[in-house]
Amino acid sequence: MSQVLPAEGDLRRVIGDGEALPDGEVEGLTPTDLLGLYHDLVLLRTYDERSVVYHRQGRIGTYAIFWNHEAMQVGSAFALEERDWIFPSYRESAIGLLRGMPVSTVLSWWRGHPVGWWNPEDYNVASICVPIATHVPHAVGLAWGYRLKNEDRVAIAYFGDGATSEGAFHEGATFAGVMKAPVILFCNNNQWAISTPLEAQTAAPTLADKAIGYGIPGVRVDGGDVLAVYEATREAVARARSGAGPTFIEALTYRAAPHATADDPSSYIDAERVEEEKENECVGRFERYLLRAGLLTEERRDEIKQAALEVMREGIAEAEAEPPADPALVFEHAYADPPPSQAEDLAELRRALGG
Ligand SMILES: Cc1ncc(C[n+]2csc(CCOP(=O)(O)OP(=O)(O)O)c2C)c(N)n1
Ligand SMILES: [Mg+2]
Repeated sequence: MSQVLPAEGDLRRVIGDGEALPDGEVEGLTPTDLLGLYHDLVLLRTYDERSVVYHRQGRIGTYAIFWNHEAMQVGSAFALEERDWIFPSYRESAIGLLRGMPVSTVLSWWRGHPVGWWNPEDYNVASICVPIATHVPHAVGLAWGYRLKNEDRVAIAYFGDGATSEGAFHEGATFAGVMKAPVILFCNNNQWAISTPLEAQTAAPTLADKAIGYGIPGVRVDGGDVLAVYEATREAVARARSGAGPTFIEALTYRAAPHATADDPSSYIDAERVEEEKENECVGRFERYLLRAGLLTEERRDEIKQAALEVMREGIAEAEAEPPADPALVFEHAYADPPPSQAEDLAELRRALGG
């Protein structure tokens, strides 16, 4: 018989503020694990900050900034094994780096170059999903399939607050609950869907409350707290592996950067709230936690940051060294029997590109 657990109203938290709010800790994490988490946070932060610069320099196309979303991505991915599958949205475009994907691959994706499309089986990371929520049923189906094959693998799908209003989310969550798919539905609730605020998105008191309707446990966690995110995801993974089925995780944050490089949020966002969020951003929060615990020195911190910058420099050089793609690729696989006009279109495109 299924048991419907109520959503937990309070946000889980582990990291304190160095003052009135005490630091907690997560059982089972070694100092090496904690430094590994910090390394991953810095890698993603550096990727994101450099990408905004590369965009401004015209070296990559429109880019979905994930500044201050790193703790959600790193904390949750750390709770998975390599055999588990990740289904990212555009907001988690660089999550493959945590699985050893080269920086140049992700940069190439944002450059619109075909080498930016990897084989998902190489990393157990699905293609970056731009249509909102359509990857949720994919993740559920894959996880369910592994369950049918008695393979011990789980899947995680990342999506935003806005995605919970989509039909594909509803279909995926319904299926996950009924089939007890070993899947984690990870919602980055940054409280904005481009310019649509959370209160216009749903009348539900919390997004985790939605989970009840699918017979899925819903948990809420502070999305800026990498340790709380890790702990919540670890529990969800254990539940999935045990055969108890899916978990919905609502990780709460506030979008501190524009939706993407093409967006100007000044006309709709709460600037004061953004400033508060920037003060308390997730990488700095964990860095201070480690410094307080004596697990990180300022010297080591600077080394980790320098190394990440170097990885990015090499990555962009590698992406830019790639020869331009053949324009014919735009037309290939579009038709079984291409119309005669396609050859003219291609010739025109080649002329326009000066080739
Ligand atoms: C099916 C679909 N409808 C609309 C869009 C246009 N769109 C791109 S991002 C976005 C907002 C999504 O917000 P949310 O789910 O909260 O994710 P966030 O961008 O905040 O991470 C929309 C509506 C889309 N990409 N796909
Ligand atoms: Mg959002």
